Amino acid sequence: APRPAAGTVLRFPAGFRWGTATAAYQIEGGATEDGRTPSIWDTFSRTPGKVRNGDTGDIAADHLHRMPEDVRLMKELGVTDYRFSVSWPRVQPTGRGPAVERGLDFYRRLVDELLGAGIRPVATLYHWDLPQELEDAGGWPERDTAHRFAEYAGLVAGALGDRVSTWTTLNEPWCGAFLGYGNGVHAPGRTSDLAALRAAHHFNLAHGGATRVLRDRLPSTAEISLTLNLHALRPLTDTDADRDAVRRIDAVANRIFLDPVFHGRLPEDLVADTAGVTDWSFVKAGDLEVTSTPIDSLGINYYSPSVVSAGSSESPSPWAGAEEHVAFTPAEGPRTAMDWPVDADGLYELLTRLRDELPGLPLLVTENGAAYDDYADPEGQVHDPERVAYLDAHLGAVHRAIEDGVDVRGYFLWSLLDNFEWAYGYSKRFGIVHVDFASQRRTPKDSARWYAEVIARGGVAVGG
Ligand code: GBH
Repeated sequence: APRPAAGTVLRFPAGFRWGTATAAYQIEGGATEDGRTPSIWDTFSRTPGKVRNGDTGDIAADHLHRMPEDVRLMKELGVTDYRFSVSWPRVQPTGRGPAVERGLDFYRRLVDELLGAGIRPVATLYHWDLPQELEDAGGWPERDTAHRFAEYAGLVAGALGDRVSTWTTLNEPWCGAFLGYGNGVHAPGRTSDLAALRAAHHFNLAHGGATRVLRDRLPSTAEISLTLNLHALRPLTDTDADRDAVRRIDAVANRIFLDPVFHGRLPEDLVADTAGVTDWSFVKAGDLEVTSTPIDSLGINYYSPSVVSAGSSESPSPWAGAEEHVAFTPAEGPRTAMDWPVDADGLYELLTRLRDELPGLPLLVTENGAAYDDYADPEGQVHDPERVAYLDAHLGAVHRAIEDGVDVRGYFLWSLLDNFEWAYGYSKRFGIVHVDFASQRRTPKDSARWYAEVIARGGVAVGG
């Protein structure tokens, strides 16, 4: 199709949800307050050599104490929705037993503040901060952790269920399983293909079990969702060998979650590919009925695509053995400060794939954004033109997908604030609001003003 003329507004459907997203460990701080005990990320970040510069989330963006100010910032942006996560060890320190009311109170106040500002809360129950005690008992490779999660979901639903209408069980179980237990780049830092595959299954089981509990405890109008970081994959060349490399990674990164959750089955090719690692006997009778408990929408987090070919790559890897058969080619073109390629077509490709494979399922882009080194001018204004260009291109891709019949209901920009970027600590900034981590001063960047304009006009303007 010809590109619309400059000035044309690519308008999004009425009721489109314009949001920002954060995660508890990345912004809250207050690591030992109100009875909160360590999560695997506290342990991992305090282990020398695991996180850049030895950074931890002990204070982070101090959101625990500055929450009203952060909600005010969002109100000024005009967002309709805010996606946050609940810290499991703040609510249920050992991962077992009753909830700590003081921990839940923070989220009660957050939800009140949001509703008062006219912003819809979207609660994620797990964004990687497993109570350390549950890891000590074996963590996600153990089945019991899935049961513990479903119980914890019930505690949070009991406290917030009357006022939070959209719920996400897990954020990116792929990262939790394969970066946490496969290549060890994330907490808890274990390196075992078997542990990673077991963790992936138990994440699916946790998701399904929690969905059943939520369905039971929440009003019938509640929306229950799951967020996946689906990998947009392209073969390096249009050959059978490279297409087979795509198939292998698609199985261990995408279909390992999509098939159990939406089709109640394991991918057959994955079971065959991983025969040297496991016979999958940790999948018990009835599990796939639990994992496929119906949900109302799917959240997609997208940053960049991957180009794969027949070959081999480094180990330990997050690919459960597939790295023996697959090479990754760095894409050409511009990169973000994470060194991730800027490629909005990958988002369009993912969204249209889901339209075709899961017809009728509403989708949310629950994360999209970019890290760049922004700079302040003498007046203290923070300029981030590359981030604006990145966001503009990706919203364009979402718009194109909607025009092509994909049911995308909302877009959550990652992230509201500069924050603790996991293994990169504070060295990478994803916020549209700059945070000075010494003074905790917030300064909206140019991208924040740009996003406010997009929301106000209900779309992106071609050519600026
Ligand atoms: C998200 O994860 C997180 O949900 C969020 O907390 C985080 O701050 C944000 O993105 C920015 O990082 O491993 O070869 O597939 C991002 C998931 C996984 C995307 C690793 C990039 C690298 C390529 N990321 N992936 S590969």
